[in-house]
Amino acid sequence: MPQAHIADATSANTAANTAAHTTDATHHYRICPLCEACCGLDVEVSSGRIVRIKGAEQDVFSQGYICPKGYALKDLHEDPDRLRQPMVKRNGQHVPVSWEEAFEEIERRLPPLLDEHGRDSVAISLGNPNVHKMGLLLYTPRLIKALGTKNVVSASTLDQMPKQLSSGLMFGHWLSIPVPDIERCDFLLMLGANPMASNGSLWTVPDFRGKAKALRARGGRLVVIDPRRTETAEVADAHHFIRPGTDAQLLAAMVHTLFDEQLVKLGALTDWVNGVEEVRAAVAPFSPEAVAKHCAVPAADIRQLARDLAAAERGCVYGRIGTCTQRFGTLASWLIDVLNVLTGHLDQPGGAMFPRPAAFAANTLGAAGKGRGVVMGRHASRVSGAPEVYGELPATVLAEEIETAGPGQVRALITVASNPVLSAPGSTRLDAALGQLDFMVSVDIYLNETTRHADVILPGSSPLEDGHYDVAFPALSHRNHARYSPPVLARTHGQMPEWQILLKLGAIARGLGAAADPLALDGEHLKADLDKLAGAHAPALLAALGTQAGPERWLDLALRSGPYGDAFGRQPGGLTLAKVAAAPGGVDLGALQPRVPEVLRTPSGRIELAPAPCLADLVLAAEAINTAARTADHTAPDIAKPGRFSLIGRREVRSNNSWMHNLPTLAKGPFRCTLLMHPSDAEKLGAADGQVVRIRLAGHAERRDIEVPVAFSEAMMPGVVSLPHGWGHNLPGTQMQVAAERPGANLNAVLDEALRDPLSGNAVLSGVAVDITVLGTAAVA
Ligand SMILES: Nc1nc2c(c(=O)[nH]1)N[C@H]1C(S)=C(S)[C@@H](COP(=O)(O)OP(=O)(O)OC[C@H]3O[C@@H](n4cnc5c(=O)[nH]c(N)nc54)[C@H](O)[C@@H]3O)O[C@H]1N2
Ligand SMILES: Nc1nc2c(c(=O)[nH]1)N[C@H]1C(S)=C(S)[C@@H](COP(=O)(O)OP(=O)(O)OC[C@H]3O[C@@H](n4cnc5c(=O)[nH]c(N)nc54)[C@H](O)[C@@H]3O)O[C@H]1N2
Ligand code: SF4
Ligand SMILES: [Mo]
Repeated sequence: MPQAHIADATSANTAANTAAHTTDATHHYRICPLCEACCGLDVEVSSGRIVRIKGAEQDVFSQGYICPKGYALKDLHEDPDRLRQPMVKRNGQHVPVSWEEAFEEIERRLPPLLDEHGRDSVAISLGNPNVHKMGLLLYTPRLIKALGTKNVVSASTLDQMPKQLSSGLMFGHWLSIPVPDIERCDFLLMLGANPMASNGSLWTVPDFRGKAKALRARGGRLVVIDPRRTETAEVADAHHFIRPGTDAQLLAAMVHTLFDEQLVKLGALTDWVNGVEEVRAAVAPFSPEAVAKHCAVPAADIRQLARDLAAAERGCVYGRIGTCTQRFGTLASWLIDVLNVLTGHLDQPGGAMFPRPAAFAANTLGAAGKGRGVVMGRHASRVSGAPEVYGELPATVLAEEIETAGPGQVRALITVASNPVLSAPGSTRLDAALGQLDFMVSVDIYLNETTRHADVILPGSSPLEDGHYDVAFPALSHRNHARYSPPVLARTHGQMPEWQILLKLGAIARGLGAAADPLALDGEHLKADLDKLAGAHAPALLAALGTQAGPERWLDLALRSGPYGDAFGRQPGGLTLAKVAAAPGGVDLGALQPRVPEVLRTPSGRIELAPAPCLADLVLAAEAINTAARTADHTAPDIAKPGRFSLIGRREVRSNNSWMHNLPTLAKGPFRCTLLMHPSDAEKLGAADGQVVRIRLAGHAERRDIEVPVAFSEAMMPGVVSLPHGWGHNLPGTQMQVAAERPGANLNAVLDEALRDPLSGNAVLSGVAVDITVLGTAAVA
């Protein structure tokens, strides 16, 4: 790619040494890889050093917006703890080695395990940053294929798998997820999401605050349903508390109300929906009056929410992680879109719409309007029989698959940008299990809580050293766009691009050896794919794509053969990578347009409103209304018991899951790993503001407790407490100096890995019952 854009990083050291202030500043456009808002940034570089980062005004999509995390890219790039050289564990200590040595070590140890114990003896764990780097996202499927293992886990089953499953069942593809068309919406109902802190998720919407403000300024309404009166609730017109984990019942009652009060209106979708009558029958038990106590939302409020949604000219329901990480996560995700369909808001301007990405979107490929749909359960996990969903097993089966002897036992692990020791529930157990592995490789940028177990760590590059195109997020964007940013700085320390690391690992797993040439492998893969795609035309396409291996060549192929592409000359003026890269701030592809039926990939060619797995689980959700109070189910806490609470999570602007606590810009300021509790609860408990308490999983004695300071908050629903995840940076053998100064405690050490949504395999991370006791310790600052 445009090498001329790459600032010379060798002069970086010189500049650092002389600290000279030169006037050779250059401005570089970079898409921020730190969260799903995908803002365009303007990175000012002088003498190879980053001088300043601001929002890129010319960005056609984010238009200059930036949040405090965006500035932290500088800290990330300069972080002395960020690994630049491979590490191998020798006598329990990580020591830097050359790339050759690192790959030789892997070749020495991985293939013999595969030969002796079979392909499933290696597991792979993929973490969140994979989706923010095209070199990772485009090449991990190659690595998975080369490994040939069924033991594939990722952050998806700690996050959005329920939404992917419900979307797959309804619309025919795992990635056909409708998003709020916020710029034209006038009634937005939001559950279990806090975009004011998270900047949006499964919804790429830079500057949510500004867009919410504009919505209200034009007379629209924003209503939030959340057990905490969040920062988003603060900027909304109305907020309703809900008892954690009961969204499915609440949403079912709203659907019930639509039928009960004759508010169903399919509108433009009339000819494209199957299963309306089945849904009517299935929600019969869920009258608002029947669920009100269970959800802790008055029946009158539930009815009014349904009426407001139905009455809105341009309305939309949106739910996010709070609605996914619960026992009935798939149901809640499904019912959100059932509401959108039954009120005529799905696929309509101002409603829940399907983006049309310029590249890589499965729902723009193949025959329009019909497909194979999705299947799950093609295999199951060995120990607890959890079904495969979208090619993955639940992240929470990893520990038991490592611990349990027998054929197929996991003996080796590859992690790619994944920190499950902090991010997966039951983390103390998982931490111990990782210590038992015969071999572990991590592709990561830190020596952290997870990678400290790795025998070999292969460092990923700084995002500023990679070119970037968002492979996934245009499919979730509130507006269509295509943007590419070239590398800002050159690689240093002989560092290898991550796509090449993944190809090398795959080559070793396939028995091709550590010396295999990733560039040649990439060429072979491309040729094979083109032969399949274009047959006799393949050689001409290959020639048109150029000779430089890597993600950019795949991107050019995807853009040119995509819905706005130049079709290799057959659509003159259409998109190519060169064209996208040359456009300052990217190419705007306009507001979202209705896509039904063309977007559908269901076998029927219609929206399946009543998928059988959802109807079956809905019966259990109805039973839960009556039994919850009596069972010892962790997700249905008996909050009448003194000291028992329902525990939920939260996100904060200056933090990002588990790995940005080492960046000084973000780490400074008030301590964030605090337990929010309503003052009336604290009073009953006898806890003072700032006092340390012990949180323990209800009914458990050992290895399930942490100690954290309480912070009083009137915003909490009584009986519910909130703690962020991703903390607990006090484990030995890590190298994250800033994070270790204020380590916090790991929420996932308390949470229970056995709690899952059985349909999607997603972990239950919210509404878990805990017992809290006050410790004698004095308050901490
Ligand atoms: N209790 C509770 N647990 C949760 C959640 C919750 O809400 N509550 N949220 C869940 C969610 S939504 C998610 S997505 C997961 C996230 O959990 P993970 O997927 O484990 O992701 P992170 O915690 O972000 O850790 C990212 C890892 O990638 C590494 N990394 C960062 N940048 C790069 C890079 O450029 N290249 C490479 N190779 N490595 C890199 C970091 O060092 C770190 O090891 O956590 C989940 N866990
Ligand atoms: N600053 C920052 N931004 C991030 C991240 C981060 O760690 N920090 N992580 C990124 C990632 S990986 C993701 S997946 C996204 C997530 O993006 P969001 O889904 O917006 O995440 P949260 O801010 O955790 O909001 C979840 C909300 O659900 C509420 N909640 C909890 N339980 C329930 C429940 O049972 N019902 C209802 N209705 N609400 C409930 C919580 O109180 C919380 O307000 O954020 C991304 N952006
Ligand atoms: S909102 Fe997200 S994408 Fe935008 S600057 Fe902040 S971290 Fe980066
Ligand atoms: Mo996530």
